[in-house]
Amino acid sequence: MQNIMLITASSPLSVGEFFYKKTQPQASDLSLILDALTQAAKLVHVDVNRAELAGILGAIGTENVQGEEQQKLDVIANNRFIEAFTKSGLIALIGSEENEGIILTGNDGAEYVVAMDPLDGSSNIDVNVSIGTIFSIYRRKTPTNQTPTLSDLLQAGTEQVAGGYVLYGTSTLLVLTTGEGVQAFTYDLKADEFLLSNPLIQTKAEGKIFSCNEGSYHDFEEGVKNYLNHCKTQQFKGRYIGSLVADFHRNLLKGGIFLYPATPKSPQGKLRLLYECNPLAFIAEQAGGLATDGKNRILDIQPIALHQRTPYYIGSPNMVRNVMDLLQSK
Ligand code: P6P
Repeated sequence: MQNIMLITASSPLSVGEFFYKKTQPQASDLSLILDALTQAAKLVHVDVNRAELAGILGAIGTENVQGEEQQKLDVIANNRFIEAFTKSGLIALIGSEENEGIILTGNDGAEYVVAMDPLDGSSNIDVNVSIGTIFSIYRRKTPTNQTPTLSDLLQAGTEQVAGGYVLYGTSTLLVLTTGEGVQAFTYDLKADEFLLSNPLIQTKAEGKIFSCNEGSYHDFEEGVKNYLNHCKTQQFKGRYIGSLVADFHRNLLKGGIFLYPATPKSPQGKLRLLYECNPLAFIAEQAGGLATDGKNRILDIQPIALHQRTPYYIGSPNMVRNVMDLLQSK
């Protein structure tokens, strides 16, 4: 009987395995926190995919602190991530888009805090368009023998220990960075695990996609208008899903720029610095891209409030530099 040697590719690593193998001192804590995150993400994956059947689509009739209509799934996802981070015992404090104030987990001795948008793109939930969870993990600044405070979250994006998102799309992906490149993990339903599917995502220096809600074109400053007109002269493709995570992810892989400028009605733009802009900016830079408010590097901005907003330009570096030049030369 001929000996047949089975050559099986070693099975892809799970999130916990991938990060536990790292030498960083906090690797084990971080891998356990990411494990908690993925447990919640698996539950939200099911919630999102069976929402219509479970009668959990639609609004609940209340507004969040942003004045936005809260969707049932916003609240469900928020509770799932709060519960998972709390049960991990490793997160002392959470800041969430869905909660006006900070959330104390009771783990006062824990060393980490999280800022999150539990379900971003909620306006798309009911029409079956991709949505996402966005998160930032920081080491706390206050001593672990004290109750954590808001100051533990008001850290510049450069202080992030990890930043990432879960994209509930044609597949459910976890994309994140801990400062050593950008990794992607795909949720494998059979294995019931997020498995490493891309060990190092790099974006393109230049792309041909621009993402912007041009419904506000007439309110944009001249530099933005000039850049959008440049994109059209170059016959770039306009692609705008209305879910930040989906628009960002497409541009990350294909090259492109996402713009959410300030307008007179929203002088700080719409997107939130702590739990939307910083995590994606961390990923963009680790993948070779850039993220700015039009003048400053997003990751350098010192936050002063949990829900503060910022104008946002993120993606391929040459494209971001181009819009910055046009904004400066008005
Ligand atoms: P607009 C979704 O509500 C969100 O926060 C982001 O996901 C998205 O990029 C943006 O708002 C869309 O805003 O004003 O274009 O509808």
